[in-house]
Amino acid sequence: MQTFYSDIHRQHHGRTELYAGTLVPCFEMPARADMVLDRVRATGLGEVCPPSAHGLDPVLAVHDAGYVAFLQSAWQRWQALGRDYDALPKMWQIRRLRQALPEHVEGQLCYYSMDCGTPITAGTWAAISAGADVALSAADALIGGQKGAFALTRPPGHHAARDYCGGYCFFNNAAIAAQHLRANGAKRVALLDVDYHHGNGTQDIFYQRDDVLFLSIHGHPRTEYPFFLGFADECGEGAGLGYNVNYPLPAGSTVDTWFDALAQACGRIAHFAPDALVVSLGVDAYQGDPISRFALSSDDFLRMGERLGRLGLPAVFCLEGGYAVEPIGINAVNVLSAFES
Ligand code: Q9C
Ligand code: ZN
Repeated sequence: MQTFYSDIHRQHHGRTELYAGTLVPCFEMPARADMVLDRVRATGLGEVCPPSAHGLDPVLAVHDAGYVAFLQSAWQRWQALGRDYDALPKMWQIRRLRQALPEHVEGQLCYYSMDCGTPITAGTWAAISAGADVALSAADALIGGQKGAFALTRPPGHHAARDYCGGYCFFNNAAIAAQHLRANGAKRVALLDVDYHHGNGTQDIFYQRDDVLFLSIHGHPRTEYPFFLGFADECGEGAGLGYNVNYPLPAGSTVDTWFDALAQACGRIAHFAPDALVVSLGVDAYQGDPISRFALSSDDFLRMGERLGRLGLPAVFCLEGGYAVEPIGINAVNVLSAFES
């Protein structure tokens, strides 16, 4: 299958994040994409293509205009205050505080963020705009009749909701791709999230809709990030009731437990009979991931791809998490090559 990729991802490079109380280098780093690209080339997965520019309309089809405008101007406004280190929020509208948008960039950063682990830097806007184009170009490949396409994106996207960033994510690339497929002939789209962390942003975007079925297999939020969403009783709302499916698994779950959940998810997808599948392809369910607690081996990612291939659906894969940098390419490309064969 074709891989869509842009070097511009490199311009988003946060310096540090808070981990166990200390500042450490960001887990979400440019080398992640380099490793995946190297593996795509080494395995001969297929052509590596630059994205084509789509403008902001397809981004605004899933994200709030105020949020997008904030992301576009945040770094300049931050820098105008004489600050040149990563822009990070440090407070939130917890219970009984007002929900109004502040005027100051510092307050707006807090208003539009879910956590303090998602730095805005000089190149963030360029990188996330290119990332959206990568996801949209992969969706275009499906619209053009391809059976599979890989959006090699970073930063990731699935924690980004309609109007907030978080979990290293700004634009929800997978949601943007799914919406683009809907706008171009697909009547129903299934969006399966296999990242270790619940795809709270994607759930938020499609929660009231019955045309995009969202399913997520993840570490149970009672102990795992993002803590405040991803429970099994979140089933959708209004027209979307029954079209949101969470499979929270206890941290430390076995590989068998994980594949049982995948089998259930595939059953739901088959029953929904979508025209296309979008996969939020985080590979942090890997046994060696530094911030996650599932146990998949590199071979298990082959098994994952094979199971997804058996759905017989055209699929766009968007890269999400995965922080064991050395094997990230093997794990991600294992899914893709097994899907195709
Ligand atoms: N400072 C994705 O995998 N963890 N995001 C914060 C470490 C946030 C993961 C704790 C994990 C977000 C796309
Ligand atoms: Zn993750």
